[in-house]
Amino acid sequence: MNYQDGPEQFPRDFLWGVATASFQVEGAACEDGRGESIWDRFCRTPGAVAHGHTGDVSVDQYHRFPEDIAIMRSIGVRSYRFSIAWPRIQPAGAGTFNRAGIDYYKRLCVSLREAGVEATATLYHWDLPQALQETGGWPQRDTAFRFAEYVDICARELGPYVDRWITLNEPWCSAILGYVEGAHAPGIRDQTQGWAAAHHLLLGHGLAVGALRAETPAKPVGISLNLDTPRPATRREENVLAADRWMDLRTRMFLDPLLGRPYPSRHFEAYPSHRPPTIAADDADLIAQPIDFLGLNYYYEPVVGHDPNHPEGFTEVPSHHSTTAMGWPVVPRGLHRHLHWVSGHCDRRFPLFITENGCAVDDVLSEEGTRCHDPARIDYLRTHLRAAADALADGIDLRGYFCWSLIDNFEWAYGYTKRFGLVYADYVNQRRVVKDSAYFLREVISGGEPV
Ligand code: GCO
Repeated sequence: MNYQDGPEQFPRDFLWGVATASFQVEGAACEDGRGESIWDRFCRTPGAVAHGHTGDVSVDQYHRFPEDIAIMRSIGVRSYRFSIAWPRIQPAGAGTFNRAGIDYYKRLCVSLREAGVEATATLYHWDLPQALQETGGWPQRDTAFRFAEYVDICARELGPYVDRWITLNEPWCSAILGYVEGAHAPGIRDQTQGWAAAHHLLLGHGLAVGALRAETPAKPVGISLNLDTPRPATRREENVLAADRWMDLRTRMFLDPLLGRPYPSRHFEAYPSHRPPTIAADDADLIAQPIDFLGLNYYYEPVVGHDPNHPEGFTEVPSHHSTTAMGWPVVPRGLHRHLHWVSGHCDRRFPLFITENGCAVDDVLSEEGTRCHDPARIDYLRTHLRAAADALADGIDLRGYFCWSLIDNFEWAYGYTKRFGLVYADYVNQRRVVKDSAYFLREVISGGEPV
């Protein structure tokens, strides 16, 4: 592995990127034939999203991507992780595709390539066409096959313009927050539906891998997961067991099937009144098709302790760490442990990317409105990049890092109240202000700033 000049912390070919998602940044919700998504519908559910915020306009990247790409180029990132909105490609979730939707992503990818930035395309970042939810959504097995058809269209029409595919972003959020906890679209609270959704999302991933291999065999394919590798509250056996059980749903449920391993039955047994997902004969092999990389979205390491009142005997406990504007603890060494655990659990089967890492800060602009000093974000990035560099030095096969996020955006149920961006978004006039953390990252990428 050849290292860049200066501090030998990251290889010269380490892939530096920034990440966003369609519903969070595009806006143009009713433009060029885009259909309604479950998040458009959820935003109009009273009380679902802070202040009734919606994705109707957001930071209008649909029209302003040239400016955002110019900022990426100035930072020196080599890849942009965006997501393709299924409702732009198939407004009703099935059937013929919308040429204007395809053409938007072509424009985006061509502009990226002209700027020397690779296109890393996530095919599903939560914005399911509402029409499919009306026929049952992800709890319906058929949705997995609709997803494969949509992916096949993207592969055929956008394959030459995309450099790397990510099938799903965080299926745990889609299934559990969307269908069990109801905190995300479509806002359903039903354990059985959530388990079925989890299985069908993974089945959709497997079917999508097949479609991508058929249409774009030379393009790497992966998936982005938000896995937890928690620390036990104490070394007491009951806390160690609680932390292990926490990983059943938060980690094993979504990672193990990709490795050809079974679902964590212990988790299902804790809820006897609900039905585990129905699994067809060849589902496991479909889901476990080889991938080229695993994307990890890491924000923090939870601390988990025993709770006799929980069906699985666990609860997240507060830690002594400082917290971000999301209330999430800042645990950079947790990333080092996370990378080691995942690499070992996967028997080093495929390289890893950090496809999301970053923090929310209550950012404010300077008096003249031209700067945004965000030292807390710089410290967060520095310490987490140091953890990544240490993992690399330990021999972990980490190939790249995508900062979440390029720009402040729609933070799901929090609406626009949380700022994760390297770029400050003025939601009133759509002005972009590059934050100090972007300049910090630029120096790290160039090798001028050791972490
Ligand atoms: C996630 C999603 C992003 C979030 C980000 C901050 O990981 O939840 O991929 O869409 O906005 O992580 O919460």
